[in-house]
Amino acid sequence: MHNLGRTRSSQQPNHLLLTPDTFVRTALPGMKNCSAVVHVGPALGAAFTQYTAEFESGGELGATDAQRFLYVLEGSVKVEGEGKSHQLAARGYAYFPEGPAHRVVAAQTSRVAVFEKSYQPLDSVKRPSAILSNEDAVESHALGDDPDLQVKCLLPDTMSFDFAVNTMVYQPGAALSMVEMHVMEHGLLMLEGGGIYRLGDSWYPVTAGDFIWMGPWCPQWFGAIGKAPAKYLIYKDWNRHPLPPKQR
Ligand code: UGY
Ligand code: MN
Repeated sequence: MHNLGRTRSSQQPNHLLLTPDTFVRTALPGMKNCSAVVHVGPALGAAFTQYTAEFESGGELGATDAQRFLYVLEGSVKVEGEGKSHQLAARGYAYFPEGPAHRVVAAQTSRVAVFEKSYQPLDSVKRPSAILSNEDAVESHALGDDPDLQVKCLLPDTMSFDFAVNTMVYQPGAALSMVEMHVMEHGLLMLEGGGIYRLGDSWYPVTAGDFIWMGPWCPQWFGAIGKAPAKYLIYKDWNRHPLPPKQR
């Protein structure tokens, strides 16, 4: 049935909800047999870019000048960089620092969440090196004192990294214990389950496949609804002073 122009997607000054019915595919420079659903980027005021890369078998990402983080949603990709080569299956992830070239080639039809951000170096702090891993190898911890809300930090907790990518799993009925309002922005992909996301002064039903961007200080709260856990992948800028280096 025709949806007569209705969608759950919504663009607001400090947040964006994109549901799969509104995704538009595009090619980014250097991509081969691969297309991108660009979810957010500097055009909207974000300091990073997030997209979902959809690969045909043998498809490849283009190069980037920025740091890049990949999380495999479906299928498997071969990643090569800094002398390492590795096959990443679902829940596998990779971090590539700015500088050294790397390649990402799909071993089969695959979907990968991609984050790219220009690196903000810190004096006397070592720049990060490449990481290849799998979410299954990462220990989770409870957020606050709620065992029903488990977080996995996919990148090491050191000042070298200027962003974080985490997964968060909510048991049915679990919720953030507070409405968060913070300087960091978020890029979020719902991976499993669903619930209600408060963004600004609106409450949205959300489900697996949806993307959310939250700008700095966007009021945010989530409660999981349904009989299965809700899980999302979430980016945030991290470990840096709010003033950009030249203004300090
Ligand atoms: O890390 C976070 O700020 C996270 N708790 N935010 C969120 O889930 N919206
Ligand atoms: Mn938050």
